Amino acid sequence: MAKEKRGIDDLTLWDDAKAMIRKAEAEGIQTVWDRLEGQTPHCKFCETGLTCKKCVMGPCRIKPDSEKKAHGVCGADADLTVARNFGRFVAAGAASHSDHGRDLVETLAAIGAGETTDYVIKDSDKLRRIAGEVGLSTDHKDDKAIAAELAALFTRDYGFGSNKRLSFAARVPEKRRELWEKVGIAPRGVDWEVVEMMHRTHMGVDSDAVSICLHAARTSLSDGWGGSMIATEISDIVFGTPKPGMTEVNLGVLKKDHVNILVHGHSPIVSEMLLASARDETFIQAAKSAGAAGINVAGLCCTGNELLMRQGVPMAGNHLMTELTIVTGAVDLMLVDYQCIMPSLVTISHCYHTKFVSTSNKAHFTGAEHVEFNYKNAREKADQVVRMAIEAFTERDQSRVQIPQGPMQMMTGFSNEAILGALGGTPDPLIEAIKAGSVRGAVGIVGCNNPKLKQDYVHTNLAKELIKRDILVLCTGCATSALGKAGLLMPEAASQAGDGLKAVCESLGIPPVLHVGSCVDNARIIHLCAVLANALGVDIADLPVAASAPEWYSEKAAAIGLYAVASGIFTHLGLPPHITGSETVTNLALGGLDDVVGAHFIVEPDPFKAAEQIDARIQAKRTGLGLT
Ligand code: MSK
Repeated sequence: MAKEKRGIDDLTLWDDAKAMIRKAEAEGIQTVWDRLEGQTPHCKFCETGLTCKKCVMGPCRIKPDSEKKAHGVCGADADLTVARNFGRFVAAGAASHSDHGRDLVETLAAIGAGETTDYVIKDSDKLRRIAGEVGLSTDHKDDKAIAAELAALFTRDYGFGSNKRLSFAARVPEKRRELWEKVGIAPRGVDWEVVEMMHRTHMGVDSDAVSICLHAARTSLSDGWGGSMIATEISDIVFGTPKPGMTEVNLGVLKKDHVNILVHGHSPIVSEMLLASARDETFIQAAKSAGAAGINVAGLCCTGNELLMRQGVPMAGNHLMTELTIVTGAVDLMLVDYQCIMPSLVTISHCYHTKFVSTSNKAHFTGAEHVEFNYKNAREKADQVVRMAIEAFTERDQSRVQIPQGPMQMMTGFSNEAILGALGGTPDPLIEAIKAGSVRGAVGIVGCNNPKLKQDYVHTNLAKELIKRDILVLCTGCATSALGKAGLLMPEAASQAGDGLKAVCESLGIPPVLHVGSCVDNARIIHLCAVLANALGVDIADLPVAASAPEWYSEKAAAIGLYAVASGIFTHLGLPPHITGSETVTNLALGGLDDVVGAHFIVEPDPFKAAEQIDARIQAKRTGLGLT
């Protein structure tokens, strides 16, 4: 029997989204929800991880209970097939974050070599602190010399010529490092682990499901403590370490009388330069001459989070809002770098006057205009793009513009430096609050939207349930827009928290949900866990903390979830990955990993049930530490 079509109230929590879904329907524009309906029901073999197309003896579809089809042509069974697919899935996620990090390393090296004037060191103190932390001497050296040495060190972290240990492994509590060594999952090099995963999962190499899954954990760790952490720390050094500040969120951040430019993707390298050009008085005057009141830059997804954290640039929306922003008819230009950019955006932009501009040689989009940015030409290219946006504004049909509502206010910018700064420079007050029970624990709510779930419903209800239970929430990525739109990123939201958390937030003037950045900035969360564990002399797995990716969709989110678990953090997912065709792999994920790395996954689409399970885990960890 065909499944009933979902009503608009089942698609999204938000009025701004509903208004634009209706407008898209009226204007004959297909959105992500329409395409999901077209693709449903999904292939059960693919959904459960039981297809293999990694060689030309196949493709194979494994039917575990069939006499003839229980094995692929090579002899792989369900467990091996699922593990191979999952291993490559995680490797793609780790590669994506880490290749983003590589662009930052290249930029830092160019600053060090004097090959760019467009990018500079904005946070010299952090440059010197990080250099010292990874063992470089900074005495009598200028910033450029230190930048060059640090970039060279991080370059070695990517390869296999290093000492087989990532620079930031020094941050990991000793007990955890010893465990990784014992289990054989200590990450050696960022590219090394990804390449080895591709090798292991070639036909005829690693043919044991558990062994492949353990290497998936190692690969994810090279992302979390390698590529992502490097990306975060260099971004702070080059663009400034975030500090708390106020900004706005939802489609109301678009302005009918302004040139509207949206930045989408992940890398601050492009979006920071675009912002510098858009703030240039010459272009503001040019926009006014074209009949606009000014130039308005707003963000989407994680490049939006990068600008939000450091520059207070407003956020138009998360993953499922990206198409709907163009449907407002108010977007003059969308500038993209890479990751999470639906190819459909080009098609939708062609239904309006919107220019869609790609910038990276590794992310071309058929039908887009391509303006390639690099560290030598970035400002010149950003100027060119702003001129294109002003020209597009003159072609805008104002009768098609619909901006559904006013924006919500939110507080953002909680880097670890800012969090520790608010605590007086040490984690001790937070540790005391945890010991006293006023903050019972902390949970990172991270990740995407997935059109299979009602947009932002799980994010917001889970966060509300956790803060009620005196559990501090940290958020990154697309969860940020959800929780911002729900008003949870405002200090006033402390009134929705339990008495203990409420008192802590009110005394510090902070919200009960702290925005700590983009997807790569999940590295800030594991670093903060390491700081707390080191201060207490325990392992990360002993802390009353958890992670959650309630509405995840991407390979990157799988890598994040796995590095959280492999770092000792209990992790909730709103949907399972494509592994349920293997009992061995599923049981390992949902329990067996606890015996190996001290943490495991749970899968629960209901935010209220998920909150119960997370709370129970946090209470168990508190008891383990001798706390009530
Ligand atoms: S953008 S990976 S949808 S968080 Fe980082 Fe959002 Fe998920 Fe992409």
